[in-house]
Amino acid sequence: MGQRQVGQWPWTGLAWALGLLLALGLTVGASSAMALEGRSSTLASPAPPTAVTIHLGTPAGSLRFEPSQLTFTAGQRYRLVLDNPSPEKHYFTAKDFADGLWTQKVQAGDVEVKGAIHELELKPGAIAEWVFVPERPGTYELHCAIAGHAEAGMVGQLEVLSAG
Ligand SMILES: [Cu+2]
Repeated sequence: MGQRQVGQWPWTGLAWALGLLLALGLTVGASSAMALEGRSSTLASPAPPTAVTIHLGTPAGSLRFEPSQLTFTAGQRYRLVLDNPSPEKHYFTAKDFADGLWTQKVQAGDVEVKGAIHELELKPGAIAEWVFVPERPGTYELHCAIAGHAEAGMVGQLEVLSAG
Protein backbone atom coordinates (compact mmCIF):
# COMPACT_ATOMS: atom_id res chain seq x y z
CA MET A 1 0.00 0.00 0.00
CA GLY A 2 2.59 2.44 1.18
CA GLN A 3 4.83 1.48 -1.69
CA ARG A 4 2.07 2.05 -4.19
CA GLN A 5 1.31 5.51 -2.93
CA VAL A 6 4.96 6.45 -3.18
CA GLY A 7 4.95 5.00 -6.68
CA GLN A 8 2.24 7.47 -7.71
CA TRP A 9 4.31 10.49 -6.85
CA PRO A 10 6.37 10.61 -10.00
CA TRP A 11 3.23 10.50 -12.13
CA THR A 12 1.54 13.20 -10.14
CA GLY A 13 4.69 15.27 -10.38
CA LEU A 14 4.93 14.70 -14.11
CA ALA A 15 1.30 15.65 -14.67
CA TRP A 16 1.82 18.77 -12.61
CA ALA A 17 4.97 19.66 -14.56
CA LEU A 18 3.16 19.12 -17.88
CA GLY A 19 0.30 21.30 -16.68
CA LEU A 20 2.74 23.99 -15.67
CA LEU A 21 4.52 23.81 -19.04
CA LEU A 22 1.21 24.07 -20.87
CA ALA A 23 0.17 27.01 -18.74
CA LEU A 24 3.49 28.73 -19.34
CA GLY A 25 3.29 28.02 -23.06
CA LEU A 26 -0.17 29.50 -23.23
CA THR A 27 0.85 32.53 -21.23
CA VAL A 28 3.88 33.18 -23.40
CA GLY A 29 1.83 32.63 -26.54
CA ALA A 30 -0.88 34.99 -25.38
CA SER A 31 1.48 37.74 -24.26
CA SER A 32 3.51 37.70 -27.48
CA ALA A 33 0.30 37.91 -29.48
CA MET A 34 -0.74 40.85 -27.34
CA ALA A 35 2.66 42.46 -27.80
CA LEU A 36 2.32 42.11 -31.56
CA GLU A 37 -1.14 43.63 -31.49
CA GLY A 38 0.09 46.46 -29.31
CA ARG A 39 2.98 47.05 -31.66
CA SER A 40 0.91 47.20 -34.82
CA SER A 41 -1.66 49.53 -33.27
CA THR A 42 1.15 51.83 -32.06
CA LEU A 43 2.60 51.87 -35.56
CA ALA A 44 -0.77 52.47 -37.14
CA SER A 45 -2.04 55.23 -34.85
CA PRO A 46 -0.07 58.36 -35.97
CA ALA A 47 -0.21 59.32 -39.64
CA PRO A 48 2.65 57.65 -41.49
CA PRO A 49 5.58 59.98 -42.10
CA THR A 50 6.10 61.39 -45.58
CA ALA A 51 8.89 59.43 -47.27
CA VAL A 52 11.67 61.38 -48.95
CA THR A 53 14.79 59.88 -50.49
CA ILE A 54 18.18 61.47 -51.03
CA HIS A 55 21.20 59.81 -52.64
CA LEU A 56 24.69 60.69 -51.45
CA GLY A 57 26.81 60.52 -54.57
CA THR A 58 26.06 58.53 -57.70
CA PRO A 59 27.05 55.03 -58.85
CA ALA A 60 29.42 56.69 -61.36
CA GLY A 61 31.14 58.55 -58.53
CA SER A 62 29.77 62.05 -59.14
CA LEU A 63 30.10 64.27 -56.09
CA ARG A 64 26.56 65.51 -55.63
CA PHE A 65 23.35 64.96 -53.71
CA GLU A 66 20.36 63.69 -55.68
CA PRO A 67 18.16 65.61 -55.36
CA SER A 68 20.20 68.56 -54.14
CA GLN A 69 17.15 70.46 -52.98
CA LEU A 70 14.48 69.24 -50.59
CA THR A 71 11.45 71.06 -49.24
CA PHE A 72 9.72 70.25 -45.97
CA THR A 73 6.84 71.75 -44.03
CA ALA A 74 7.32 72.56 -40.38
CA GLY A 75 5.35 70.37 -37.99
CA GLN A 76 5.06 67.41 -40.34
CA ARG A 77 6.78 64.10 -39.80
CA TYR A 78 9.23 62.84 -42.41
CA ARG A 79 11.09 59.64 -43.05
CA LEU A 80 14.19 60.69 -44.92
CA VAL A 81 15.88 57.71 -46.55
CA LEU A 82 19.55 58.35 -47.21
CA ASP A 83 21.59 56.00 -49.30
CA ASN A 84 25.06 55.96 -50.74
CA PRO A 85 25.11 54.30 -54.19
CA SER A 86 28.65 55.59 -54.85
CA PRO A 87 32.03 53.90 -54.44
CA GLU A 88 33.17 56.19 -51.61
CA LYS A 89 32.13 57.46 -48.19
CA HIS A 90 29.95 60.59 -47.87
CA TYR A 91 28.43 62.76 -45.18
CA PHE A 92 25.02 64.33 -44.84
CA THR A 93 25.98 67.46 -42.93
CA ALA A 94 23.30 70.07 -42.24
CA LYS A 95 23.89 71.31 -38.72
CA ASP A 96 21.52 74.28 -38.70
CA PHE A 97 18.79 72.18 -40.27
CA ALA A 98 19.35 69.45 -37.68
CA ASP A 99 19.30 72.02 -34.85
CA GLY A 100 15.83 73.12 -35.92
CA LEU A 101 14.09 69.77 -35.83
CA TRP A 102 12.99 67.02 -33.52
CA THR A 103 14.46 63.62 -34.25
CA GLN A 104 12.29 60.62 -33.52
CA LYS A 105 14.92 58.11 -34.58
CA VAL A 106 17.63 57.20 -37.01
CA GLN A 107 17.66 53.62 -38.17
CA ALA A 108 20.49 51.89 -39.97
CA GLY A 109 20.45 48.12 -40.31
CA ASP A 110 19.43 46.66 -36.97
CA VAL A 111 20.51 49.72 -35.04
CA GLU A 112 18.10 52.43 -34.00
CA VAL A 113 19.51 55.67 -32.62
CA LYS A 114 17.38 58.05 -30.57
CA GLY A 115 18.13 61.66 -29.83
CA ALA A 116 19.66 64.64 -31.57
CA ILE A 117 21.52 64.00 -34.81
CA HIS A 118 23.73 66.55 -36.53
CA GLU A 119 25.56 64.59 -39.16
CA LEU A 120 25.33 61.19 -40.80
CA GLU A 121 28.21 59.30 -42.35
CA LEU A 122 27.33 56.74 -45.01
CA LYS A 123 29.83 54.23 -46.29
CA PRO A 124 29.45 52.90 -49.86
CA GLY A 125 26.22 50.91 -50.13
CA ALA A 126 24.91 52.16 -46.78
CA ILE A 127 21.32 53.12 -46.20
CA ALA A 128 19.80 54.94 -43.23
CA GLU A 129 16.37 56.23 -42.29
CA TRP A 130 15.96 59.43 -40.36
CA VAL A 131 12.51 60.10 -38.94
CA PHE A 132 12.08 63.71 -37.82
CA VAL A 133 9.79 66.71 -37.57
CA PRO A 134 11.22 70.03 -38.83
CA GLU A 135 10.23 72.80 -36.43
CA ARG A 136 12.04 75.93 -37.60
CA PRO A 137 11.17 77.39 -41.02
CA GLY A 138 14.11 78.59 -43.06
CA THR A 139 16.57 77.71 -45.78
CA TYR A 140 19.49 75.57 -44.68
CA GLU A 141 22.64 74.48 -46.39
CA LEU A 142 23.61 70.87 -46.81
CA HIS A 143 27.07 69.62 -47.68
CA CYS A 144 29.32 66.60 -47.55
CA ALA A 145 32.03 67.08 -44.95
CA ILE A 146 34.68 65.00 -46.73
CA ALA A 147 37.59 67.20 -47.81
CA GLY A 148 37.03 68.52 -51.32
CA HIS A 149 33.53 67.13 -51.82
CA ALA A 150 31.56 70.32 -51.09
CA GLU A 151 34.01 72.27 -53.28
CA ALA A 152 33.39 69.76 -56.07
CA GLY A 153 29.64 70.37 -55.86
CA MET A 154 28.44 68.07 -53.12
CA VAL A 155 26.18 70.71 -51.60
CA GLY A 156 22.45 71.14 -51.34
CA GLN A 157 19.66 73.19 -49.91
CA LEU A 158 17.02 72.15 -47.40
CA GLU A 159 14.01 74.38 -47.16
CA VAL A 160 11.52 74.28 -44.32
CA LEU A 161 8.25 76.08 -45.02
CA SER A 162 6.11 77.39 -42.20
CA ALA A 163 3.12 75.26 -41.33
CA GLY A 164 0.47 77.93 -41.75
CU1 LIG B 1 31.06 63.26 -50.11
